[in-house]
Amino acid sequence: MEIVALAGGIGASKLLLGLTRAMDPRELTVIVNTGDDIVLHGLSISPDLDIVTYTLAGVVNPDTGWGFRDETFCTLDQLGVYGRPNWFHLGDRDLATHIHRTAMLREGAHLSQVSESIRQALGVQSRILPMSDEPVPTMIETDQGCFHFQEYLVQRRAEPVVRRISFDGIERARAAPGVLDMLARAAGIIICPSNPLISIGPILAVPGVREALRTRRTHVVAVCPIVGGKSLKGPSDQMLAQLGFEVSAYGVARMYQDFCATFVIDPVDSAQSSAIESLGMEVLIYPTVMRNVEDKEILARRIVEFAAKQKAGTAA
Ligand code: FO1
Repeated sequence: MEIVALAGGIGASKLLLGLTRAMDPRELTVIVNTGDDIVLHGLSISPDLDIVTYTLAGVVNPDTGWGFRDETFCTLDQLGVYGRPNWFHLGDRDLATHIHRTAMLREGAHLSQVSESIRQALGVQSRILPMSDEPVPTMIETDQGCFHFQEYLVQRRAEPVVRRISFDGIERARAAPGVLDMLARAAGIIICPSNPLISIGPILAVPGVREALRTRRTHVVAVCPIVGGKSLKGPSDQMLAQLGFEVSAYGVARMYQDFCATFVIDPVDSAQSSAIESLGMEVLIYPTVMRNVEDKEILARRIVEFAAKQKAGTAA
């Protein structure tokens, strides 16, 4: 049974790891946000693609959720000596990934080919697709100016107040090879518990993606990234509030209601289930805070079982 998951970085990777244990990992395709991608020191860096790949390869740093485990930072330290910006912590092994990516792109490869090369080299069995082969940087307009997403998140620690989010060049971007095909054909489509504005938002904004999801609405299951009014990971809650969205499971459900028929919320938010159902969505109440690998696998297994039931229901 083929499953597609739409994913950002760290929050999504927890569920993705669970999915690779709950199903045949070769039947999982992950469509990853590339709005976070940035060029630094002349190198093309794709943080969410790398976070997903390193997590599924079992080599991610478990303390941060990004970069390699047992990483060293000698190159970055030396770049600092030369006065180069070193606010974005690129480890020595991680730099090899960025050098490889940059070299392949310069040689004429597409980002999707680069991602395929990295996942094969690291032994990941699931397919990992960038949302688009074209760069579509997420720009954050704030009270202190307009910044690339990484400058806002990492360099400025998400302190500026967000006024507007845009994805540069999104109108001209095309979905990467395989993205629309997989959305049309997968038995189940999972929206991972990622930031709806800057992780899932860019994927939905790629021309054709939201429309493709709408036509498969009954097969789309989203896991809510807001639990008890707070983000599971990162600054989603504060960004939603600053942009005038309701910071709740119901608030996220409203953002997804046109393309998603099933919404997974944590038991702490169960009081919101009838409001979410009134949006025309089925609500599943499962623990969504994944503290260890067992939590990840249990949640993933429940979602896969639900998708299998939906598939059987459609076939009947
Ligand atoms: N996040 C940080 O908070 N600080 C960093 O210095 C940092 C470096 C970094 C390097 C490579 C990489 O793949 C990811 C990195 N991240 C870092 C994570 C990243 O900024 C974000 O978490 C994602 O873009 C959002 O999913």
